[in-house]
Amino acid sequence: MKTALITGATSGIGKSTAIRFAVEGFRLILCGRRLERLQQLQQELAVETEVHILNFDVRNRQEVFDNIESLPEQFRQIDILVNNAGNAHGLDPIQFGDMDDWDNMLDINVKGLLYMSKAVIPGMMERQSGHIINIGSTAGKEVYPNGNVYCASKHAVDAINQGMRIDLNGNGIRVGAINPGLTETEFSDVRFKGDAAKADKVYQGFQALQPEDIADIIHFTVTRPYHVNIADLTVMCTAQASSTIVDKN
Ligand code: NDP
Ligand code: 8X3
Repeated sequence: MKTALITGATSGIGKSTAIRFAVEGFRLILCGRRLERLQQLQQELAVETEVHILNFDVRNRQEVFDNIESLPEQFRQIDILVNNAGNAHGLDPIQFGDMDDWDNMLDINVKGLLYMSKAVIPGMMERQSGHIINIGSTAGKEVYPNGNVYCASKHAVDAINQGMRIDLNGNGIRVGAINPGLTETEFSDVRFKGDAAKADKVYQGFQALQPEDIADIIHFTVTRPYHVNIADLTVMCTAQASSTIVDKN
């Protein structure tokens, strides 16, 4: 039985991946800041598989390492790390950008991903085996108006994904990025700070990707034969051609 650690498992893509992995028989370590949601999901998935929850903020370096250190014996061998935790905060022209938003995006999407990887990679190195999935974005492939720092954070994920693959080459560790386009999750609620009307509008007038679609692709990626590594995969809904071109009715 493989063990998968998923960051940002309390909602959206991470939660859907947890559900899919549970059904497919992976042992799970689920992470996030909202403890009640983690406990609820653990309870729901317990009928399918063994679930351990870790409640911490990926921005906190010490918490990241203490939580990985705290894993019980049967969860210590992490075969799959899904670096998914992240969000956009704000959508403002750079000259009006909020610096707390900038800090959040860089600290969570970039540094959090690095801390998690730094904590998990040593075990993979010891075993000369593992699979790291970095959740990037179409925003990591192109920059769109007012996306500035969020796009920068996802371009950084793209670079880190490439760097990890290069540096870990020869150690039996697969590294790849999945880069979703518009996906209907709590992403826009967070970006627009709880303004539901603004958030809903993002996904109106076309069929956006659903988190289950991305979970399906993540599951496909981790179940390829060992010699196959999906290095970088961008996925958009059919209505989307680029970050700014979406066929809305
Ligand atoms: P959601 O807002 O639904 O989920 C984000 C998850 O990240 C939550 O589980 C949240 O958990 C967790 N998270 C956020 N901040 C922290 C933190 N500081 N410490 C620990 N966990 C944190 O959004 P999505 O599912 O859409 O986003 C998942 C990933 O997919 C992100 O990296 C996002 O950038 C990326 N993505 C999303 C797209 C979209 O259109 N939705 C498209 C392309 C990429 P909690 O708040 O409980 O800590
Ligand atoms: C999320 C997709 O287009 O809102 O990364 O940046 S987008």
